[in-house]
Amino acid sequence: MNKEIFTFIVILAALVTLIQSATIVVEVGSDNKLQFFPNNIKAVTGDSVLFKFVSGNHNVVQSDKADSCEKSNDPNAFQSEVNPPSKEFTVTITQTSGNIWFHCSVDQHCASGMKGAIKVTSNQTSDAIVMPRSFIALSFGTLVSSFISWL
Ligand SMILES: [Cu+2]
Repeated sequence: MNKEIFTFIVILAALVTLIQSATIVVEVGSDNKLQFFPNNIKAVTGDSVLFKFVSGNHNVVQSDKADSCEKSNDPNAFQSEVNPPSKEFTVTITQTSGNIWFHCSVDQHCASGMKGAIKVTSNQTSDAIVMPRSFIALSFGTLVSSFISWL
């Protein structure tokens, strides 16, 4: 096995791991309560926030401020269906900093506290990641090892 090829593959693996984005899961209506869980999350550009509808009739609507129960004025603001058939709604983080706020606009849920925030940073991720980067690195590492033994 050529040493240069090996080095190249290792560097490639590191780069792919670095740019791999994460999926952060937020449960909508967790524990049968009027809540998002977790409701305070961190994400980086390129991450996806996956809202999973686990109980009740709820939706996810983007707001402009932390305590707002009104839909954002941004024409591109997101808004899910109420209890979508797929039970899932994904928001992809495109901004590089700042906060994204969201709430449930069904009945008085928001006023009862059903709201949350996504803090967007450039180098940190949430604790609630479905597929952590280390797992992706491991999978890719296994793939590379198989490739090397095949050579
Ligand atoms: Cu709700």
